[in-house]
Amino acid sequence: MKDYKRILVTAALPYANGPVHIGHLAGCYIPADIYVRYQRAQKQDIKFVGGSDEHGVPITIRAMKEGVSPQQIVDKYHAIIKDSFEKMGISFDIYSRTTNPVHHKTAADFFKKLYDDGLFEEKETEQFYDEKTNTFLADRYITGTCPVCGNPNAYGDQCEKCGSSLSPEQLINPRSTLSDAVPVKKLTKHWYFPLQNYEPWLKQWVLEDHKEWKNNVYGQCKSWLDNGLQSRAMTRDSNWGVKVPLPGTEGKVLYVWFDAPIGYISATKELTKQWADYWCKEDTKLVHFIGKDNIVFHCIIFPAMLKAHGGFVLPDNVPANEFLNIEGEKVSTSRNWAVWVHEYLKDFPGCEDVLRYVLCANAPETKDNDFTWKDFQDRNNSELVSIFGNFVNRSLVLMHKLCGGKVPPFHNAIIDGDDKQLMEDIKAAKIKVTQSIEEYRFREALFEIIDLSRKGNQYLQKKEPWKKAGAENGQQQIDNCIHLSLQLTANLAILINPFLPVTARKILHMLKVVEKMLDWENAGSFKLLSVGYTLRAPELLFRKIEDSEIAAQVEKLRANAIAGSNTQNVEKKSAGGNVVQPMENMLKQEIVYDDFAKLDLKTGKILSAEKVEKADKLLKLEIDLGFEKRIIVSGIALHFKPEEIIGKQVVVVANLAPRKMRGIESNGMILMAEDKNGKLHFINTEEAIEPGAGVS
Ligand code: B3M
Ligand code: ZN
Repeated sequence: MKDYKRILVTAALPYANGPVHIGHLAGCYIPADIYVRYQRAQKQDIKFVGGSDEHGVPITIRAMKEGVSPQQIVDKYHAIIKDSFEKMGISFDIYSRTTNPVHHKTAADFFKKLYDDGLFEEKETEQFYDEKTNTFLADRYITGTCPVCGNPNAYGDQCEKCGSSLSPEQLINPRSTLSDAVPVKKLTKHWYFPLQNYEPWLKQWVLEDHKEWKNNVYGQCKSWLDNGLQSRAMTRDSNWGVKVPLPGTEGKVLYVWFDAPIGYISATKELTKQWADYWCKEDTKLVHFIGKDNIVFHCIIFPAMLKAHGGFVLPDNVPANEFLNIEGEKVSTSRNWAVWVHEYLKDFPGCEDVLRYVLCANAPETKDNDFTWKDFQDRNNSELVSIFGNFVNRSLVLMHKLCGGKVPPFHNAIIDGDDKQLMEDIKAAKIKVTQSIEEYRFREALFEIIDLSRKGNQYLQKKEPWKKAGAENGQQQIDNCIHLSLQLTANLAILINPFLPVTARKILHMLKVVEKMLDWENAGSFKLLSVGYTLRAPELLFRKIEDSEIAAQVEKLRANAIAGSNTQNVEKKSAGGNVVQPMENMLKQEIVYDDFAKLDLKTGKILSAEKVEKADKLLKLEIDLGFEKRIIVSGIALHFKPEEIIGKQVVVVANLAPRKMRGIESNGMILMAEDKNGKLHFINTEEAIEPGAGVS
């Protein structure tokens, strides 16, 4: 391991197009904050920078939906996000924003340097253009029918219904969301960053020099690098963003993923005059905390940009987390299937640490994980209240009862095996917690601390100081037990501090000690509280969470999800006058019998199935329709293995116009049922029906 003199921690810049939800917290802000608070306790020279990502299509789309300017959008959400972070104790040294002038200058200068060094390729390509509004259309601004599932409101980059990633060319009946016009192609010039030139270097730097990166991160990088890198446009046609710093480029801005990571540099500049120490000196340890969808940008594209520019340090680690699902379903901001942090703060005042605890205990560190309100309640009631809180409370209550409210002396002459074991356990816990945090395994560290408090409870239970009053050496035995329990309490405050800062400070208050005690070097000591010192009366660290509170949250989640669907429809309609997209729990628009009669539905049997190359979601099926056999390409590959569906009976839309997908002509569509979790099922009938039977 290298020797570092200073650490710079960044946490992904959330788009200021909506509030933050608990998935954001679990994905990167809580882990980053734990790491930073721990390093501060280790007295490292460390800076923690963050800010709002205020450019790009996510912002302009939101502005369009809300019918206000992009500036109004970012002003509104930046304030909400910043406030949520502050209240959750995410202790940024600076929380900036990419609309700040320092950032515009920093990003433009960065671009200019690469341009002057001749590192961009200039290319003219055809892009979709809306002739009614005279604007080039980003993929997200084009909607049309999904070629995979038939969703009439798929976006030019993705269908949110079936999850397929798309390009605008693949959409059937593409329309501009700005005016409903049919987009046309028009030539436009952009600057491309030839990532392939950095491929050999990246392969060495990531795949050889950073084998210690987390498996999920390393794996994603490897697959990108194995597939080969390509030039990427680093500019866009838009009026919202950092202007391209070249003459004659009116209406062009930097690509948001070019400017956003430079936001880390700009924020550091705003924070300190010594910013260059953190960015340019080799003995800096740079760590990016992010969610998994940002891995390629932080591990491949941004490092290549930094390398091309020269003079900057590269990340030492990028400990990205996977996703947190809610009650078994993927978070969806458009469906409003999310637990919003600003709402949690209102609903559970004073329970910030509880959320930090649950999100760390359940963090999606190695795979996607699930947040459920029931688990939230269980972890609070049976871990924080019954184990950790209970131990601290008992120690203080017993001290007031049995030792006159003062820290009792420790009598070395009667030290026994249990005392020694507890002292060993404390020291061992410190070592394990330290190592786990250093290696970004925060759940493991947290469990170790809870386990230590569990051992404290067992120790008290075994020693039963409340029964010792009349016994031989009774008071001495009581003294030793309470003395050690109080020292353990102080140790727990130090260890838990990075995770639950409010709780640590509540303990400090009861113990009447100063913040300085929380320095990490003090963990493992048994001299944290002096003999004879009077302590305050105990207060409960955590309260029980009632069933009714949990039921209310589950109800709210479901009710809001439905409301969210409705508003989404309204928004879409008012923004572009588009067809309203029906949501899961509503019926589609009424049709007349003739509409239905146009469909030719037939029974069919799957004769063979195989994966379509380079398309995760598609299966190529051969279907027997009785009167003929035909090929249908279907977006069901994520749900079924080819071999498990052979021989299945399906209903086929037999008169659907043929359509090419990945170069294969698909002749029709098979019908499946989709449950509320998005899982597909065959619609089975009891009896086998001959292929080719009409369905009506
Ligand atoms: N705003 C994407 C996101 O919020 C993007 C991160 C930028 S980090 C430099 O997930
Ligand atoms: Zn689709």
